[in-house]
This record gives sequence, C-alpha cells and structure tokens, in this order.
Amino acid sequence: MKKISRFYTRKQNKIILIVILFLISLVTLFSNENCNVSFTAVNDLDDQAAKLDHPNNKIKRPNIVLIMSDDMGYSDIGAFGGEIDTPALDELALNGVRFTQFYNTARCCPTRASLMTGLYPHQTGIGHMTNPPENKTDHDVGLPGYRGFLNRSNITLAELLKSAGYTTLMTGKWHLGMSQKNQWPLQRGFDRFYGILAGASNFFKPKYPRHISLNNEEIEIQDDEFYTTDAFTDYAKKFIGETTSKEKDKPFFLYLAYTAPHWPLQAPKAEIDKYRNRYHQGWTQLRDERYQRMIDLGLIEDEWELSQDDAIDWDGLSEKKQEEMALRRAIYAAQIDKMDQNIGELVSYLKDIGEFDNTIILFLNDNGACAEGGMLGGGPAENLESKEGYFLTYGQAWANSSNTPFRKYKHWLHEGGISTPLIVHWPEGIKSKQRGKIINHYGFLPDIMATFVELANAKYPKTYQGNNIHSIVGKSLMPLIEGKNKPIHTEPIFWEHEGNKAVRLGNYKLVMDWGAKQQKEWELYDMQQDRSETNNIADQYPEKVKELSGLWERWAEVNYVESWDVILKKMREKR
Ligand SMILES: [Ca+2]
Repeated sequence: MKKISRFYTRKQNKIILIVILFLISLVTLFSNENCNVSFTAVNDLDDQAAKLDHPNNKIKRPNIVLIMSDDMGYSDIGAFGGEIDTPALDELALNGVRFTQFYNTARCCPTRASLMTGLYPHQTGIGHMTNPPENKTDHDVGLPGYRGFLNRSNITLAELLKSAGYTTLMTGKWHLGMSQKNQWPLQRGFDRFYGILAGASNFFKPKYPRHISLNNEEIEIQDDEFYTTDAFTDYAKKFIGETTSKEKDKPFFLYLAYTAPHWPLQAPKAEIDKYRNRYHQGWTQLRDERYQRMIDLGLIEDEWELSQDDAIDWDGLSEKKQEEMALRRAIYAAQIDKMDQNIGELVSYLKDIGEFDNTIILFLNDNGACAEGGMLGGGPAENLESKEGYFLTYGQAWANSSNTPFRKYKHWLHEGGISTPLIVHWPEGIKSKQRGKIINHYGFLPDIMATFVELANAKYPKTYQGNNIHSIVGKSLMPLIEGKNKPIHTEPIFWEHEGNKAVRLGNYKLVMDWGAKQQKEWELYDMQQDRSETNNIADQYPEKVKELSGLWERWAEVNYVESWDVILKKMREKR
C-alpha cells in the first residue's frame, strides 16, 4: 500500500481498497458456490474425486463385501432349506436378514453386467453372453445390446465406490469382457484383481485362456494343492490386509465372485467324503424333504405347491448309475461346503483385524441351478474325483431338486431360473430386533448399485469419464434391511434372456418361454398365492396379461432388446 500511496491521493487509495475488498469477497463467494455445485449436482465423478475435502471422507462409512456364488440352486444352503453344511452362511443369515424374493437375470454374464452397473443387461452391451476367450467376437452381433463386453454407457460399482473414496478389490470370476485389456477389472474401477477373466475354468489347474490373472498379468499355477475357491479367499484376505494396514480409516469394497458350484464338478477329497453317502435316496425324496423344511423355516408358504417333478425315476436307474449320480451330487455339495468354509475364514479374518462390525456383507447367487449336460449330467464319469476335465455336470434331475420348490433352471425366467438367496449382514447397521428376519418384498440386481450409493454417501453421476451414462434403475434395499414393511418397487421390473421374457409388478408375474418352432403363450401367476408357478391364470385375467405384456414391449423397445430370432440368425451368419 505504501508504493500505491506514492502515486495516488488518499481518496483514490480508499476507492482502490474498497474495490480490492469487493473483488476478494466476490472470489470467495464464487469459490463457495463452486463447492456447492460440485457436491450437489455432480456431473462427472472424476471432478468429485479430485476434491481433497470431499465430504465423504469425513463420514464413517461401512466396508462393503459382496460375495456371489455361481450356478447354485435356490435352496442349497442351510439358511434356505438345504441339507448342505453351510454354517458360515447360516450364521450370517441368523444375525442378518434374508431376502426370499431377490432376483438375478438367469445367466452368468447378464447377471454380472446388471450387478456391476445397476442397469438392465442389454443397456450394458451384454444382453446375452460375454465373448469367450476362444472366439473374441463370438457374441458381438454388432447391435448395442449384444456386444459381448461391458460398454461405457455405465459406471461400475467399483468406479463409483472408488470415486467416493473406497479402496476397490476383486477376487474371483469377472466374465464381463476379456478380449481387450480396457475391458478388464483394473480398467473398470478395481484397484486390485486376482481371479479369472473367463466364465469358468478347471478348479485345480486353471490354464490359459481360462487362466488366473493377478491385476493385469497372467500368472501360472504350479501348486499341486491349488483350488480356486481357496485361492480367491486367500487373495481377498491379502488385499484387505494390505489396504487396512496402510490406510486404516479408508473403507474398502471387496467383490468376491466364487466360481463354485459352477461346473466342472471338482472338489477336494475331504469334502467329497462328507457327502459320499448322503444322496443315495435320489432326487425326488431330496426335493420332498427340502420342500417341507422350507415351509417349517418360514421361507415359503405351504399353499405354494411343490412344482411338478421334472426328473426321471431314480429307482429306474441301475445301481451303478445311481452310484455315479450320487457321486456327482456329492461333489456338487462339496463345492458349496468348501465355499462356505472359505466364507467362514473371511469372516474370522475380518473379526481378527477389527473390521467385522462395520462391514456390510451381502451374499447372493448369479442364476438358478444348472441343468446343462442333460437329465443325468454331462462329461465323462471317469473324470469324477480327478483333477482333469472342464465340462462335468450333475444334470437336470439334481438341478430340479436344487431349485426346490421352483420350476426351471439357469437360462429360464420362471422362478427356478431367476431366484437367488440374498443374505445381508451388518452388525453396526442392522438393529438387533431385525436380526434373523425374513424379508418377502422383492428386489433385483440393480438395487445393489442403489444400495451402495446410499451406503457410500456417493452421488450417481450423469456422465462418467466423459461418457453419458444411463440413469440408475434400482432402488436402495436399505429401507427393507432397516425393517420397513413396504415394497420398494411400485414400478414393473423386467427380464429377457434368449427370447424368454418376464415382467413382475406387485403380486403378478407374466412369463413366456421362447419357442424355436412357434411362438409360445404368456403365462400369468399370482406370486402371493403361487410362487412355484403351478397355476397359470392368464385365461382368467386377459386384461392383466394385456397390461403387463404391453409394459414389457415398451421396456424392450427402449432397452436395446432385440428379437431372439434376429440374434440367432446373426450369430449363425458369423459362424
Ligand atoms: Ca452362473
């Protein structure tokens, strides 16, 4: 000011001072406004993450552990009526909540696409399947809903949570695109990845191109004791240990996607031995026992009939064939048992490092039990109990019992294809009076994104990395988890997979199988009275059929769903 006063009069100095003060206050005002804008109307999360004083960093938010199994039946685990020993999951269910009507999308890839983005699968480019490693464009038919890899019109759970200040970890099965590096987990928001990029692998000896990767590198497995389920858990613990020891207050997100009990049927001998003599009674008796247990546990209504048996007669099989089928089932059960032991190990680890109480754990499965391989399973019986083979299954007859009491399997949109157990456990977030509760309101995969947005106190953006992204589809599950007895979905939810179609609105579900030779008919079910879909009421309520089918057509039109005949033709032309 001294210098200035040499050249200006006292009056001029005063004016300059006022102007400077005015400018300072103007700058302050604008910078505050900019702050407010960036926190209340975020358009691109890159901007949000760049703010060092991000408000999320000051709030104690839970760690999030999302565990998914692969190709498991609705009623396989103990907490959902199964006879398989699953004490770790049962414990999480008893001290958490169980959703009895949670829906996936009937198949590995579209489920992962929907789960990871909170959108309908066709919106993400994976309306059908992901391109397999053996043929890098096999499922890319050039239509936006069917590209075979996760497109960029979305933000993944990992990208969203990372932007909101989480460390993001993944172990297990990706299956959302592998032909180009920009489709891999580290390029879609994960800080660390250990697992398989492909959809399935040998459990003991995974090899290229169905190999194990660590971050962006392929690694060779030479350990004779290697078993994927164990390795996925070991790396999950390792990753958590690394992040919590370095940044104690930074929350983490772990996506642990087991490949169990997807084929090939492969499990360690000790676990197979546990079940070796448990399944000689056959599938029909197993199904009847489960059905009664599910009623007793309050998981299903006794007015829901057990759906019609969809298996051949067990007693009609030779003794040798019965032995083989009991062994196939024993290995399948062993795969689930081993997964549960691993979940128990992860829980113990979280307790040991003091992170268990403020970690929300969710467990679900990606599609209904798998009937691939025919009625009595596929793959050579001589490969059972070896470390060899890739395609080795337990077949439709056993899958029918795994999905008790529902109809159909993986691929289909009847309840046996799309119903998954969902367990949510969170000591600090679920009140003691809620613990052990069974929640019957329905939800579906996109709700997971909406739930995580709420848990992380994050914002779901309109654009991400410069791309416009689709609006959020799901609703947060938190009101139901907290005990509110009110449906979260008042709007219809939809499915399409391989030409099979379905829509659910309130108690009604409309579903149609794709027919290769002729168009099939819509079936209508009242899910409150008949969730096992045994009584088709379409003829009694033609207006309801018209209303729901109209909603489905409009949904399909704006969500990149193409006629399955067109997709089949395009795939045939490519091959
Ligand atoms: Ca699957």
